[in-house]
Amino acid sequence: MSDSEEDSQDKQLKIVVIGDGASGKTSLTTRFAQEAFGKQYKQTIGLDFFLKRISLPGNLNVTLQVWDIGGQTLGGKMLDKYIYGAHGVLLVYDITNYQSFENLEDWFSIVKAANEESDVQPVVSLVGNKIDLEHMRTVKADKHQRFCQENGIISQFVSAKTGDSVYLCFQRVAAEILGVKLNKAEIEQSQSARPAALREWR
Ligand code: G3D
Ligand code: MG
Repeated sequence: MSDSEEDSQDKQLKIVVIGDGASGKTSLTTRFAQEAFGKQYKQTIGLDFFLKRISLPGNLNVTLQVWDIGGQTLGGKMLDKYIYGAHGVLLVYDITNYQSFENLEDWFSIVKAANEESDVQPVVSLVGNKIDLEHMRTVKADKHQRFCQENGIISQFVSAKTGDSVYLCFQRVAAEILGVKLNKAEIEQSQSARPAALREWR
């Protein structure tokens, strides 16, 4: 059986990565795509998403369709088309850039509006990126937590640069969408399952 035949038997989840320019969306999706467990990763040429198969507890495999919105900005015309029908949304900001955090209110509004007519209400996660730059942080962690609590969304911190918590970030969103619980051991495993070579960036 070819890879694509296997993939097509999996449930596919559409995950959209949005947020201000330079917050690290492309770095995050590229990092995730290149993780060692991503043997099934295939670049989908000519389209704006790639497919990657991940594993969840209970031998459950799921294929994520990851959309990086690229150069789309707030107010971009195609934005609601990208977001429509998403099962999961990563709201990415840069913890060293306060404006990127403030603008998430607007990004989040677009998500809610884009899916108003849809049956699917996406699982949303706030993703504070660049935690390798903790010493330059301008968005306090309690602000981040409050945003999550007020909006009932998942809280995550990652570094696309070091790879820290990147796989886990996507895995947690997929698990939430499918109603699968990740236990502590699994969370720790996916945090450390990255080969040393991949910890070096570029
Ligand atoms: P975007 O796709 O949201 O526009 P990019 O963002 O992925 O293009 O990243 C914007 C800049 O932030 C890039 O720097 C990239 O290297 C950097 N970056 C992304 N993620 C991280 C991270 O986790 N830590 C650090 N320290 N930098 C990160 P350049 O200089 O290439 O423009
Ligand atoms: Mg980009």
